[in-house]
Amino acid sequence: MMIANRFIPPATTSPFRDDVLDGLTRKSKTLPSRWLYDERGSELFEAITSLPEYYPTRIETDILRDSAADIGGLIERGAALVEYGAGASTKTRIILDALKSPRYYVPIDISGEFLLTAARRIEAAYPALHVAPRVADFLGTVALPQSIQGAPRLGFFPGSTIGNLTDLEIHSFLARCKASLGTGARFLLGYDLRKSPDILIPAYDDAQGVTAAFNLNILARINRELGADFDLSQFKHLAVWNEAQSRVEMHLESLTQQTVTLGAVQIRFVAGETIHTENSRKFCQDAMRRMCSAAGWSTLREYSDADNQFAVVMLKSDDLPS
Ligand code: AVI
Repeated sequence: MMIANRFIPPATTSPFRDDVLDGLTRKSKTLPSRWLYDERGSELFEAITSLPEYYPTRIETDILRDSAADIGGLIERGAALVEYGAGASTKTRIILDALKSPRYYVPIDISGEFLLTAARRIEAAYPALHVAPRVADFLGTVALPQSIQGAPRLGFFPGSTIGNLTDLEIHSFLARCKASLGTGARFLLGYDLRKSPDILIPAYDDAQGVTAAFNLNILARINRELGADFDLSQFKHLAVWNEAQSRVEMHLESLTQQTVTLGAVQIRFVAGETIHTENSRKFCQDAMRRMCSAAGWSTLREYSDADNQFAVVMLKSDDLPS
């Protein structure tokens, strides 16, 4: 017997497709920045981190090196390091080397292949360490291995990725980390500080055009994965400093009036219209302290470079008295 009005989802539905259609049919067009990171996007981002203009990676790495002894002194022996996002392992190694006989390393990343390669490298370099990668979106709920609850726990979120999140996302991420890391946990967080647009704009619009390629790659991904017909030569990468929101915005500007087809949907652009693809927020230390505190973390230490370009904070979970 046929069941009338039964809902049959279209075969082509996917979170990527849903986000793209939602973002590109709005009055102000947007695309969520997480979709910038397909394989090519991740390679391009890796290349960005060693550009002369892109200061955050270099400065944060220096801060971690300079503060390693102090960081190590704040964490008890036999700790579990839980890293949110598995990046290039340089910063991870600085922290593992600073800790006294670390026992566990739990890297969490949405990209399984990337995560497992990074995890294997760490495993080979630290034979005494139990490496337990978790393939997951760290903005969602992540089940940590039960075994680490018996060890001192240190969350690690470097790279100023926190600056790509909204206030609400930051709050729920930090609150969730506190709940899952548990009583007595510590958390090491790297974030970018406010500074002159003369430094910020070149960092997000470099002379070699790597950031432009990174931004435009999202259109190539939409073409490849969703069968759209974006002409990449008709869009231009823009990096804009938004003073009121204290953020660098990445946009893709349509160079002409044009229509792009995505399946049955036609997306119209007027010349000069943009697709907003990423926010990279720059914080002042007071504001970050308040956000962390609102999510149940108090600030134990603040580390920075001599020019106050970037900050790393060591947080302590505010545990309720039992
Ligand atoms: C991943 N994230 C912290 C980078 C940033 O600086 O916001 C992404 C990026 N976008 C352009 N350049 C780098």
